[in-house]
Amino acid sequence: GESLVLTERHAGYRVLVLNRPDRLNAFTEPLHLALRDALSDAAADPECRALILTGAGRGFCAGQDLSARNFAPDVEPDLSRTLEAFYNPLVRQIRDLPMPLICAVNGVAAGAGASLAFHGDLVLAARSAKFLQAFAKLGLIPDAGGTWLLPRLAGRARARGMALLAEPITAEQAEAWGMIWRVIDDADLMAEAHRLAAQLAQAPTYGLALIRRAFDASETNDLDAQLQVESDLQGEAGRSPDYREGVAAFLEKRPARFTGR
Ligand code: T3D
Repeated sequence: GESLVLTERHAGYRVLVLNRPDRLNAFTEPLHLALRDALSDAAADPECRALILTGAGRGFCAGQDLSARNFAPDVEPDLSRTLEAFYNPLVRQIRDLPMPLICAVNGVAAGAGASLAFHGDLVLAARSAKFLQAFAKLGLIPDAGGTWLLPRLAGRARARGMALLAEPITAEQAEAWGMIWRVIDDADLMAEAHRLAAQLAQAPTYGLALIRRAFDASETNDLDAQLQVESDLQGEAGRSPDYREGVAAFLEKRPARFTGR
């Protein structure tokens, strides 16, 4: 059948499309494996300097496919296994990407699909999109990093409200709460995602990867530890060809031509 994750190659970036539209792109194991491959393929391509992740059809991602969760009475579900085998590696793979990830949330993002969306470096949401912490409707907890992301994105009170009540929040609410980069009119969503990806594809990609690493480290560091991280990573940044190019371009009053290294 057709691929569960479509990859579109553009100059300097790729678009990955979750492609189970009749199930709002809910995760099955084959979808996990297809996304894993698409991400590692993109990460290994030095020409790929930004990624867009979006969903086919009217949804972004409805989280775990629940039709695969209709367990027989004599079966004891082992959800730890799914997290350890699929969702946790996916989150770590996104964290370790050597380029920025733009999530273009074209429609509903529910459960682990909402967590996935919020892992983007830049999250754009169509005005009609919604974010739903569906887990509590099932007796589950936010996963795929949800319990880590939500308090950081929205603060304690709103994180608990969203997770415990499991009511959808609109794209505009998510923007007002600072959880996403921007709400975009539905018709303009992909054009804006492409505009940003094309811009990022001209950027000093290695430096951007170091920025991502520094911010990730800051989540658990105190100021002294983070100052050390900055000293280490800035040392690496300063040895990059793009740093020299950035300074040269500034001094020569011309646009920089970054190679991403
Ligand atoms: O290992 C583990 O299981 C642990 C991991 C857990 C991670 C999780 O993500 S748990 C959370 C799982 N997700 C959900 O609970 C969300 C379930 N879906 C919904 O609540 C609704 O579909 C939405 C609010 C997302 C969208 O509602 P709506 O009215 O716009 O669409 P719909 O009609 O409900 O969905 C369209 C179709 O997609 C429908 O099928 P049908 O009736 O046309 O044959 C629906 O059943 C299907 N679908 C939507 N989400 C899922 C799904 N099928 C399977 N699994 C889904 N998650």
